[in-house]
Amino acid sequence: MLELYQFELSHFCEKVRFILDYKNLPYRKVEVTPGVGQFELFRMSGQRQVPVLKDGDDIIAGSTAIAFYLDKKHPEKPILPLNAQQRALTLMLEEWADASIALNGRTAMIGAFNQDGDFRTAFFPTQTPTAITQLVDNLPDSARNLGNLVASNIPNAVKTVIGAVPGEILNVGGTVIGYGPEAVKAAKEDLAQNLEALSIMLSEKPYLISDHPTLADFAVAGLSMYIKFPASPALDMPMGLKGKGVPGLADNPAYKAFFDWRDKLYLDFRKIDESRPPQPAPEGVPQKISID
Ligand SMILES: N[C@@H](CCC(=O)N[C@@H](CS)C(=O)NCC(=O)O)C(=O)O
Repeated sequence: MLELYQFELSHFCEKVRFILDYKNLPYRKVEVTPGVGQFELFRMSGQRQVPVLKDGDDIIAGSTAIAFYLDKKHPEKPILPLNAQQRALTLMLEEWADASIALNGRTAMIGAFNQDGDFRTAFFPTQTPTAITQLVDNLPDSARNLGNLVASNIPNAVKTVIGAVPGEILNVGGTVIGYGPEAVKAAKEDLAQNLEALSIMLSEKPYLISDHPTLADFAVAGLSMYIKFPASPALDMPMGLKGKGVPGLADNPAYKAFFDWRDKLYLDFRKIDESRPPQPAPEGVPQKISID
């Protein structure tokens, strides 16, 4: 069976999970432990980032390489159009999502984590005692940032997100570099422009390029994960985080067409891992979060 070495809360892994599910390819998830687990990944694939796909003796690293590999090996339900113009646009949009949406989404999400108490609390599993969430909330900024929290044994979801952040942006003290207010503001402005463009495109058609989903759709849907965490049960994350995201973007009605489109993509194509026990709903939080 295919094996996906992944972080559950990695947006690049989500892009690959979308493609595997769309093509109806069964796979086993191997959750990599940020840090130590990446040594093993390096030994296996020659680099330390997820996603990595293991298909028998074939080891494929990187979401784009995995997408091309899967489309070649399993050409039914193609994600790269044969039409030259559509193919060119697909490749262009995929690269734009991998670069612009992924980077700005991560910056804006980390900014929201550092600056927004409600968003920060949402990272905790539902069973986390209030005393612990309050403790983290009351820490000074310097101690509360993602880099420092990873050293603690508190929120698992924070650790997975830290795992999704490249090691080199954490300095020796564990401070997250490049996520100051100016960088966060610029990232949010770029994302607002991206979301406006996507909302316009998707208000008139079901998919970005053609009348079938392509790699561009799955890249944009997966890599926009940190702007607003999907409410879908396909993702294993704290209930409180589902449907939450960067204030001003995730809750902005101007981008409703985009988030509605992404919800439908989840509903139509992402599969729910039946082997996982469902998480209990936290008190006061509805099981299903309405996007409206
Ligand atoms: N270009 C790569 C990017 C992969 C990437 O950035 N992976 C992140 C998780 S989202 C990672 O492994 N971060 C940990 C690290 O860099 O140490 C792809 O398309 O897969």
